[in-house]
Amino acid sequence: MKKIKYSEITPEKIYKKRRKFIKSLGYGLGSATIGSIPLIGNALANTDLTKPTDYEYITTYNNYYEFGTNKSDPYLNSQEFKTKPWTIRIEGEVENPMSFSVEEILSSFSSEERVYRLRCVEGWSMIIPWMGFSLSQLLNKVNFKTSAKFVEFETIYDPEQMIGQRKSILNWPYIEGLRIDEAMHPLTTVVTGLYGKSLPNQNGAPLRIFVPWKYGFKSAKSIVKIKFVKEMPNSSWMIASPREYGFYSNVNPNIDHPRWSQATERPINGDMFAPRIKTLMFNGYADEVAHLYSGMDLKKYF
Ligand SMILES: Nc1nc2c(c(=O)[nH]1)N[C@H]1C(S)=C(S)[C@@H](COP(=O)(O)O)O[C@H]1N2
Ligand SMILES: [Mo]
Repeated sequence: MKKIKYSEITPEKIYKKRRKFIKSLGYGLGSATIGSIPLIGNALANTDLTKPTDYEYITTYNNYYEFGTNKSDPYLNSQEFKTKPWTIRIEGEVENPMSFSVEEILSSFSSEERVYRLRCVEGWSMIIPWMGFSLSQLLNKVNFKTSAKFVEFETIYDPEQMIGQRKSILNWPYIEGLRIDEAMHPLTTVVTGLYGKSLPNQNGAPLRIFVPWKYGFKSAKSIVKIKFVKEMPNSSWMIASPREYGFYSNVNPNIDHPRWSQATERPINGDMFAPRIKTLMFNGYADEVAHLYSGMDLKKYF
C-alpha cells in the first residue's frame, strides 16, 4: 500500500480552505492520521483520481432522505441527531442472534483508512477516505445458517429526530440488501469514520455500510439491524421504483438508468461545470468483484 501525504496532493488553496472549514467544525487538525492516506493500488486504476474530495463537499453534499431531499439538508438537519447509545442487532437465519453496542464494535475491530470511490446513481461521484473495517469480520461473529442467502440492512426509524421520515418519501425504515457473497467480500465495509475523524451524522453516524462497486444508495447509513434472510430483500429503492432501481445496482456504464445515461459522472469539487469523466465498470473495482457476477445477464440483473 502506497502512502501519500495529503498536503502533497492537495492544491495549497483548497488545503487551506479545508483546514479552515474543519477548524470551524471544532476539529483540531495536525493529527497523524489525517496527514497520510493509504491508497488502494488497483482500485483507482485508469483514472487520475489521486486527490480525495474535500472534506467540505463530502460532508455538505449528501443523500440521506431521512433528513430531507436537498443535498445540503442532511448537513443542516442532522447535527442534533443522537447516536448514543446505539446498538446493532444481527439476527435472522443465524445460530446465535447478537446485539453489539457501537463501543463494542469500535473496540473489537481496528479501523483502517482506505480511499474509495463513491458513485451516485444520479451521476456524481466523490473520492472518500473512509475509516472502517470489512463487514465480513462482524458477520463472522454470528454463525449464519446455510439457509441464509441474503443480508438485509436496516437504518434507524425515528421520525421525531428525522424530519424526512415524517413524510412518505421512501418506505421507512430504509432497507438495503446484498447477496451473502457480496456482503462477505473484503471491499464491503463498515464505515466508522472519515478523514481520520469520527463519522459525521450526515454521512451515516455512528456506523454505515459502504459497497464501493455499487451505486451509492446500496450503502445504508446509521444501521440498527443486519438480518440474514432466505429471500432477496425488497429494498426501499426497489419499492419506490422497481423499473429504475434493481437489487444489484452495480455501477455499470453500459446500462442506462431509464431516465439518463450512466456512461459518465461529475466529480464533486464545487464546480458544477467541471468536465465529466468516464464511469468505470463496477466503479473501477472490476478486478476485485467481476467474478461475483460471471455468467449473469447484467441487463436482467441490473
Ligand atoms: N439511510 C439512508 N442511507 C442512504 C441514503 C439515504 O437516503 N438513507 N442515501 C444513499 C445514497 S443515494 C447515497 S449516494 C449515499 C451517499 O452517502 P454520503 O452522503 O456519505 O456521500 O448514501 C446512501 N445511503
Ligand atoms: Mo445516490
